[in-house]
Amino acid sequence: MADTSFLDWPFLDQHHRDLHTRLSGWCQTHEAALHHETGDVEADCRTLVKLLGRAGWLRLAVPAAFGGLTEKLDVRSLCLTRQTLAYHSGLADFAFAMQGLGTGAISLFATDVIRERYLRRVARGELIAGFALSELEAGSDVAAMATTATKVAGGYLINGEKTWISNGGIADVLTLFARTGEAPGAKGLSAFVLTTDTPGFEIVERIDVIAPHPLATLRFTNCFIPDDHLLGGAGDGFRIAMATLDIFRSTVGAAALGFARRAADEAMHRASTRQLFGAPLADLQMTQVALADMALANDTSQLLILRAAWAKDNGQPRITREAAMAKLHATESAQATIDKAVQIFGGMGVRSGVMVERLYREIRALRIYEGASEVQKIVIARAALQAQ
Ligand code: COS
Repeated sequence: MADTSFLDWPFLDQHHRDLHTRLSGWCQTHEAALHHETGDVEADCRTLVKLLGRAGWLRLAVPAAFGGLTEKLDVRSLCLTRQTLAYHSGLADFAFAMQGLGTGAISLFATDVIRERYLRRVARGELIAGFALSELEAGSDVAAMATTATKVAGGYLINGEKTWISNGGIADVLTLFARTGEAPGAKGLSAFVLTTDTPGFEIVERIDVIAPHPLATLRFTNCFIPDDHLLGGAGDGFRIAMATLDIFRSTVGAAALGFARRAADEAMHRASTRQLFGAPLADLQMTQVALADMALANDTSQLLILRAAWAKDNGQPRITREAAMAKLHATESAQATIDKAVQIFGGMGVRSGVMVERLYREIRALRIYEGASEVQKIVIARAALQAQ
């Protein structure tokens, strides 16, 4: 029986509890659809976006004025949604998360005209979104970005390559970051909205990874973006990227926790039913140590995630450090929890397709994307030094 006692914690309001109950029920009813795999991960992801859109869950990824369910992006709702979807399906979580991350900067910084043009259709699952920040030589070091945006009459011309772009091969609309050169480094970047039907846009490569998700390398050759598709002002790109990540990093932690809670539940069931040396595996104190470690790790992650999300939703002054702690702890401890679950399953734990084997592959990338664990430590350490 899944532990949902965190729903009574004071970080949450009644509408969050209701969301969790409704979404959990929906996931159970749609278990077969959530796990339907055709071998074509891009097609599967498109199908999941449509399914989530039709059911109304993608409305949590945009603000109410543009088809959403909450007045502004509600980080606790985003976290609970990702945690619940991840518990059932890594790809469904990914499909949901990318609609939010891919349009987060539009929700936060675009004009109403641009919001109106894209957000409603993203919330209905009619448009697929992506977040084009990373480059081969600019992953953790965002300020090293080389893709350029050159000012021309009426807009900008984009030239360069982005890689590791989630939904890269299927996105209709991208939040794209490029160097406009107002100043060196972080101060010379800008954020744009680019539609992938723009001439000069090219999918260079589909990237296969250990847990299949649609990732791609993209090339931009003289792609024209009109002036009204610049987000914020020229030179605001780094700040916009960080503000978007301040929201979505906690949700990565929540997805990791969804995987970890599923692993703990699977391990609990296995330990209670598997007979070893004439008794259930759970009778062995070594097993109990692992189960205790999992329960402790999951609750500490849950606390850090809800604290970070609550802080952001309630306009607390310090949120970046909180989001970094939530992502760092939840992803690192989820990896350890899932590894323990695999161990409890023994040989069955590494058999292809078994839930804990899938989770073992799913979790690894979360310690890397949207700021690797080492980046989160830099963020936390800088906040500690500043507070002196
Ligand atoms: N919100 C608003 N502004 C922020 C900010 C935030 N969360 N974080 C930093 N800034 C501002 C800083 O205040 C600074 O402005 P001032 O010079 O006016 O003070 C400016 O942005 C540059 O910040 P900083 O000097 O910290 O930049 P660094 O180049 O040292 O980079 C890290 C800092 C490493 C934290 C950043 O590059 C990062 O988060 N990297 C990981 C990126 C990532 O997540 N990649 C994955 C992409 S999505 S899969």
